[in-house]
Amino acid sequence: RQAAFRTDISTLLEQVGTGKESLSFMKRRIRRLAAQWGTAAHRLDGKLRGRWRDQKRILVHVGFLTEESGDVFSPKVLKGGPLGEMVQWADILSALHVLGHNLKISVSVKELQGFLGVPPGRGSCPLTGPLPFDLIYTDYHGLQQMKQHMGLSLKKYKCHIRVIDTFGTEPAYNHEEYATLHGYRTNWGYWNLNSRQFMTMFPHTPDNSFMGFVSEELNETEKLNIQRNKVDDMAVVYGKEASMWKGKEKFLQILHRYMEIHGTVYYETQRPPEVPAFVKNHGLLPQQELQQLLRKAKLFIGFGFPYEGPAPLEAIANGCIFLQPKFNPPHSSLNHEFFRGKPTSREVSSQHPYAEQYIGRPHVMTVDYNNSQEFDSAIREIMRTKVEPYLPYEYTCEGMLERVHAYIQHQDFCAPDIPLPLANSSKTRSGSPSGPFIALPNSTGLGWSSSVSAPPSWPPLSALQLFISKEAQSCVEACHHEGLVCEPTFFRFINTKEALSRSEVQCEGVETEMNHIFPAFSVVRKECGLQKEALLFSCAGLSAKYRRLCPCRDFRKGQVALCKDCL
Ligand code: U2F
Repeated sequence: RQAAFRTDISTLLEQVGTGKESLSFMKRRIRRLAAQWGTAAHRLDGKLRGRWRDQKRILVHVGFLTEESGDVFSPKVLKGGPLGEMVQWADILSALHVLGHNLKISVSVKELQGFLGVPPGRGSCPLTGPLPFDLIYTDYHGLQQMKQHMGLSLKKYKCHIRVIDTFGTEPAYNHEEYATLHGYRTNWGYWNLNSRQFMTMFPHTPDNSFMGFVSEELNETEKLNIQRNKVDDMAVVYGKEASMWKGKEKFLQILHRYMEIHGTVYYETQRPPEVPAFVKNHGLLPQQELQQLLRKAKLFIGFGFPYEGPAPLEAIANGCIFLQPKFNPPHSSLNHEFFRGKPTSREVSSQHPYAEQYIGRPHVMTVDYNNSQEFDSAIREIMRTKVEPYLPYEYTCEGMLERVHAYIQHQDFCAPDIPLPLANSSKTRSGSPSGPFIALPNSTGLGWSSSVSAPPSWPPLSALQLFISKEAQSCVEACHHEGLVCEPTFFRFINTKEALSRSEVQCEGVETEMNHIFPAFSVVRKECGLQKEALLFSCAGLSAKYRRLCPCRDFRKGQVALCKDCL
């Protein structure tokens, strides 16, 4: 069936259910943004010009909100606990509904069993009939629950699953055998999914798909009004929980020399001791009231935690400048408690790397807070800088709809993969090819050679551009350096001896093995390596010994998830 855009959200609201603060928060958000989603739907509809869109049967199972997972989030919704995840789930539900798909929503194992057609309470039990869904959106908790209750069928149907995963999962951590052998095991498990089945909150590594969320949008009149009514000496501190303010007196003192400081810190009866008396604390505000506060404020200031939340985007969208600390050395799973055990090696260079790298000045200032002078002059600069409210396209409703639409229509992890060029483990000398070859699009023109026709691919193969990384450089960085992004889908097309032969190194030997750095070569040892396991193709991987072959592609302005020909 053809999916038709929906602008009425009443059926969605009914489906979300009641009885938890988290669900009420999500419903308020869905309601508040309904008009904005509606407008976006009209625009995307116009842009796609009636193109056929399959209506999918979709199950959304929000694992972290189930009682069975302990649901630690719901009781904290009104107490300063994390809301980022709920913001994102509310927006995912809105997007799927507005795109016109056939949705079922579950927030308990019982509902999950009901929708899947698994008899309740019988432990692990394979599905009796076929999977009644084309797609299942869930999270790590939900994945675990499905494993418990679907048993073997999970393996059979896992290509239909999408895992909403805030901070991302890199290929080396996702592959069971490899993670176990090479020290990439974490408590989150290793599910042997295609890494693009993990969908993140920000575009962290292109190994995962970027799902995102939305922020409030303003029309031109609202933008002008906001700019007119900005209070140049008004700051709002990022951090709704008192602990986020701990040890920050020094900065608050400096800031207080220049500005009136506002906070939205949750408290029960008394002002939390972490929040100095000169701060005007509003207590935790409903989202809408926070927006109003941000419209007046000139500065939104972060003190290092929470990492990578939605609030800075909301602040920037409401015309604030976001000031945040640079992390030097960067925070990562190797050196910081919060990231320890997360299935990623990503180095977090500031409180909000997306704001730093994708938005930047004048909207975002990332400075060394240990240097009081730098901190001081940043504040003064902010007070005299005029900025317009700004929201990257990918965080608008239209941007999110466009992206989710493209994923739903084009990403297919169930289709049989074309075989890798060298399927079996072999140590071969260069010049003695083994296994089928796929011609490499030549690295400049990138047309396919006339003898081999391009296999179907999304993103389309025409977007592929091959680059070689430096030693100790990942493909994320190598592509970024060229103004492009790494596209993991294309690894299999450059995992060939032919591609290696285009690099300046003369391979003395070519090994085919499981190695998340491969395809790559060592200049010193004149050794080349091809990848044996498709699940290990990784944009994020890097090694001091190797230069990597990197499949890069272009991207749409403001929509890094999609290449120019991807729609
Ligand atoms: C992030 O979680 P947080 O919930 O702490 O992220 P924030 O950026 O603080 O904001 C989430 C939402 O809270 C709202 C605000 C944001 O949309 O509008 N809010 C509010 O309603 N009232 C207020 O007074 C203040 C804010 C991240 F999203 C999670 O994934 C991480 O787990 C967490 C830890 O790094 O940080």
